[in-house]
Amino acid sequence: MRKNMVEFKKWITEEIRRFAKEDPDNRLKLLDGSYIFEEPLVGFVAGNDPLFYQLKEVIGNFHLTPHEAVSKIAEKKGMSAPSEEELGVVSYILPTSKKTREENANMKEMTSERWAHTRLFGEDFNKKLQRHLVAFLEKEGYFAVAPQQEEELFEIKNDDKVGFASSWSQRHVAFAANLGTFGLSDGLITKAGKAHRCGSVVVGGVVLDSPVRREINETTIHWDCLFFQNGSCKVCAERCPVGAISEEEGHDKDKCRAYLFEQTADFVKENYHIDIYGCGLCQTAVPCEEESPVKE
Ligand code: B12
Ligand code: SF4
Ligand code: SF4
Repeated sequence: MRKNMVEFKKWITEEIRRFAKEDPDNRLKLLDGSYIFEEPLVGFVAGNDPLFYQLKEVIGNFHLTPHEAVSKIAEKKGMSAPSEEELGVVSYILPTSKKTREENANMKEMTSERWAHTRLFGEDFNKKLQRHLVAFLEKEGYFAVAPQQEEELFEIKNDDKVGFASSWSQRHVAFAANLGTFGLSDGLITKAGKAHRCGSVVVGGVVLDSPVRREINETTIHWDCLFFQNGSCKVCAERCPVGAISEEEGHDKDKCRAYLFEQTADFVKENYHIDIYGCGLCQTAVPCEEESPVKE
């Protein structure tokens, strides 16, 4: 029997938290075996929330709405797509463990070992969790799609207007689910801070309401960032080893990306013996690292 909205939210929140607690891949297996991520935050948003259409203007027409995502996969499977009214999105935040945050907070030029392992194996776990949720929901008769895990749906492009962007931005989805707001560095600041990775799944066959969000404007999309609140802080800009964050320009994706791909990858390979890039210095040793520094 289909669950009502309250039951659904409780059920899926418990499953996400259970999986993060019990799955062996949420562990730094090549290091000390400790957790990669702490207890997830979970949020929900209606699949027909007008914000998803607004994101087509903010990001670009290539950014999918939840209905576009399920429609394409339904077509591929020869099934009929769920209606837009019976569509919801589950978004979650995987907070990086305290030990990893502390280690990266001590770094000044390059990423720490645990952070690099989190980028590689933590993202593998994030993907696994999205695939698990799709299977878990399908088993109960729901139509479920994890847009980032579908090659027909997910692309990353260097867009003329917004620079590097994808067809399914996990941070914007989490923003829609009221899980956080954007900082000066572009990072999403949540109740568990900015040092996290995030993911989401679109679900057909359930009516989910949207959270009560503040009216969207330049201040509210950056609500949890001290710089946008009162012009203070800017610690993330001081932390960035290549000056990719500034008061005037915000986050320079090209500089950040060039540093990540051209400098950190070699360092990580030589020193930590895994094949990945990473940095996250702007997400650690900052006031928004593990909580929102803006109090109501
Ligand atoms: C492409 C990409 C990159 C690019 C570009 C990043 C970017 N800013 O978009 C590069 C290579 C630079 C990059 C770097 C990093 N990345 Co990256 N990346 C992605 C990826 C694959 C897609 C991002 C995307 O689609 N962006 C869309 C664009 C449009 O977003 P944006 O420009 O930031 O959006 C701004 C505007 O839209 C603005 N805005 C303006 N008007 C309006 C109006 C409204 C209504 C709203 C809502 C917003 C809004 O808000 C935003 C902030 O300013 C995501 C995974 C995913 N599928 O989401 C991971 C992701 C964003 N990366 C992540 C991480 C952790 C990193 C790194 C720390 C690398 C590392 N792991 O060591 C760095 C950090 C960079 C930074 N300062 O944020 C995490 C971020 C988690 C977090 N805490 O915020 C993600 C979500 C991966 C994940 N699954 O968790 N990344
Ligand atoms: S470090 Fe300060 S300025 Fe940077 S995102 Fe966090 S609160 Fe905003
Ligand atoms: S991830 Fe590193 S290079 Fe990119 S903005 Fe943050 S501190 Fe700068």
